[in-house]
Amino acid sequence: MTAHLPLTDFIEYPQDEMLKRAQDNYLQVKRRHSIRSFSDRAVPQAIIEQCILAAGTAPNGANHQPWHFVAINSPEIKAQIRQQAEALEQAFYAGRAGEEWLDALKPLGTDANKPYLEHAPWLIAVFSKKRSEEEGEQKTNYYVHESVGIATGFLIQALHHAGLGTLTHTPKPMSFLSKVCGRDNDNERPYMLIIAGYPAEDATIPQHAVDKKSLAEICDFI
Ligand code: IYR
Repeated sequence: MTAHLPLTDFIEYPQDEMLKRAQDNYLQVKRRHSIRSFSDRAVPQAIIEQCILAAGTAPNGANHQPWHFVAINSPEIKAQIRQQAEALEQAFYAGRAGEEWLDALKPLGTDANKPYLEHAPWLIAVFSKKRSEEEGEQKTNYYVHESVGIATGFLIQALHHAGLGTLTHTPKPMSFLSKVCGRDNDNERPYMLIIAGYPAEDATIPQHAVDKKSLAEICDFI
């Protein structure tokens, strides 16, 4: 067992303050919406770095931290990603998705064109890792999907909290990202692509995006 440290950074709040904090947090996360129209205004790398550090604090299996992030600002690499993602999306929207899925996407108004992959200042490719290396030794990672999912959630929340617009993008198959990002190996798989930047002035969100299920619909207290 490694040494255990006292929990010195836990902060206890009075319960009325806890409630206020919980409400404030709900109001703040409720203002996060996926956007598909980004401005090309630059965003300093230092902001993205802090958000990725936040993602790296996510709870995960045996603290193996089974993730790797590639933050892409290079116009050439963004253009390659756009070109390859759009080719895949064309096949998806031309029928590979199937009728039911395409019907479900109608309210979003999405199509195969993904200009934001070039316009947004940052694309963050999230990779999951089957194994980690520590002191030259290969260790199996556990709960990889769950861990990387939580870290991606932390990342999205950190970007939103910093004041950036975001979009999750999962072109299928995503294997092209491995090559473009220089992570083409047997250990890592692309998990998700997060787009981050300022919303374009004319950015919109679909009407249904604000229709969230009620507490009674999503939770039982027993
Ligand atoms: N990846 C495609 C399709 C898509 C799928 C779902 I589920 C969405 O919630 C949104 C889009 C695209 O990006 O257009």
